[in-house]
Amino acid sequence: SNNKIQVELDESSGVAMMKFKSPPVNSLSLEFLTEFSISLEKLENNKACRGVIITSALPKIFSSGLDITEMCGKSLEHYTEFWRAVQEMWLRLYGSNMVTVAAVNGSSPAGGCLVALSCDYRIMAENPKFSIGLNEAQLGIVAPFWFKDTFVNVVGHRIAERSLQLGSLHPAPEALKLGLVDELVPEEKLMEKAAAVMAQWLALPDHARQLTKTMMRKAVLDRLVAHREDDIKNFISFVSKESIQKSLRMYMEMLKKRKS
Ligand code: CO8
Repeated sequence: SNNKIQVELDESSGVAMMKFKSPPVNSLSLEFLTEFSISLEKLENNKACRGVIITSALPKIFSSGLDITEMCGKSLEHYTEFWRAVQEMWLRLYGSNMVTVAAVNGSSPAGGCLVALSCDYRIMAENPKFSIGLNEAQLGIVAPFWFKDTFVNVVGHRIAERSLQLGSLHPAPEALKLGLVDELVPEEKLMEKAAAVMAQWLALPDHARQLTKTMMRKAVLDRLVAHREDDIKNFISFVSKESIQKSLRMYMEMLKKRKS
């Protein structure tokens, strides 16, 4: 089905609004990731589109990250297809020529955080109940090197090192202090602010901005492109381990039990 992500392009401003709408938590399933990549590709190839604002149509959650059920008890073929889709999404988003602004209107753990980190600018709703971070270590798994690279490029090595080892989920005010997000605004002002930031970035000539973006991001993008098949093999061998499967199952059970 083609309806997990709403995309609306405003031809007059050249800005597309992309809203994640995959209840209950916008988890990044194979289907979601495929739709996400196709949507990005379509906008990228549309000359009328210069920027995209990414947000969630669900209350309180931006994205819960990779769909854990895609990594539990599936075949090696499935893991391969899933991981290729995760890579594809990131290569398209991190490498996009468009201006990308994340309007983070809810919690954004792990893969959700990666989506926000891959944009050019992050605005978060100033609600301390919303948190963001690469919490993989808390699940007993390890963030892939390109998640780490993306994180380091935003917050620097020391903050990334501590946050990754602890698997920290940072409440919005702390995320701002660490530079993990660029600014906080009251939730009702989030879209207005995102549009204003977008207009500021779009005021520059595209070619100069795009070449500058490429200069800043190319090394990290090239590293995954060069090691893509190894990265898939690594994911498969990691996720196939019984100890990792057990950690993921326990984490899913914890999520269910936590519900009252
Ligand atoms: N994948 C699959 N299902 C999920 C996920 C997820 N990531 N997150 C939540 N769900 C499910 C819950 O199990 C629950 O299911 P059910 O209704 O059947 O019980 C349903 O979605 C609703 O979840 P909650 O009741 O928890 O909803 P809340 O509004 O209370 O909380 C949160 C929302 C904050 C998003 C919370 O669900 C949460 O913290 N989720 C886990 C987020 C997380 O830790 N994600 C990490 C995923 S791993 C990843 O993205 C990178 C992995 C890199 C790979 C490394 C190599 C192995």
